[in-house]
Amino acid sequence: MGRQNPNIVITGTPGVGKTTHAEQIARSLGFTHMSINQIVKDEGFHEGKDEELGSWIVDEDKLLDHIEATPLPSTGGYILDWHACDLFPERWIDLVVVLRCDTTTLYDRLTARGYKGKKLEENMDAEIMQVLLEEARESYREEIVVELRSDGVEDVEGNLERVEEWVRKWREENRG
Ligand code: DAT
Repeated sequence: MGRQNPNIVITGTPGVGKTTHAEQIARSLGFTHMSINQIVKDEGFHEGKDEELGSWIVDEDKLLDHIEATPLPSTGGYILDWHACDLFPERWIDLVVVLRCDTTTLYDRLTARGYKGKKLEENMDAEIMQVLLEEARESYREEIVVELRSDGVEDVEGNLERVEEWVRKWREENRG
């Protein structure tokens, strides 16, 4: 055991800014951005798409085997970006960032992405009901789950600084 770097999950409703945050955090820390959606799609770890929600019906066993075969569990330094988080075993994860967004802003982002009808509605409801935050709190220790705002660009900068500071502390506490 003894990871050199922490693994960080970035989660939240589609459109809150997971990709934006994951890319910037990975770049500034030299971590690996692991987009779960991309892996599921590229490797075919799914049984098609849930058309209503527009999300993949994921083959979780294959996905977890794939992640387990990467250096993620042993050396760390990964940013996992996905609209769900309860799947990853607790022992792999050091920090869970749940991004939140103002509903009007989210509505604009999702409609700009072409979401409409039931798909738009379900995702708006998920943000309002804070589904991902609850999921994170149920799946991981309270002290590793943080909720951060992602309404504007200044939030991204502030969040980046916060995560960098947290990683510095983690290294101090966890490196021999
Ligand atoms: P996600 O990966 O959660 O689906 P994204 O990173 O692709 O979200 O962002 C969706 C859109 O919203 C994209 O055009 C970038 C923009 N966006 C996200 N977070 C933002 C923020 N905090 N400030 C300004 N724009 C943001």
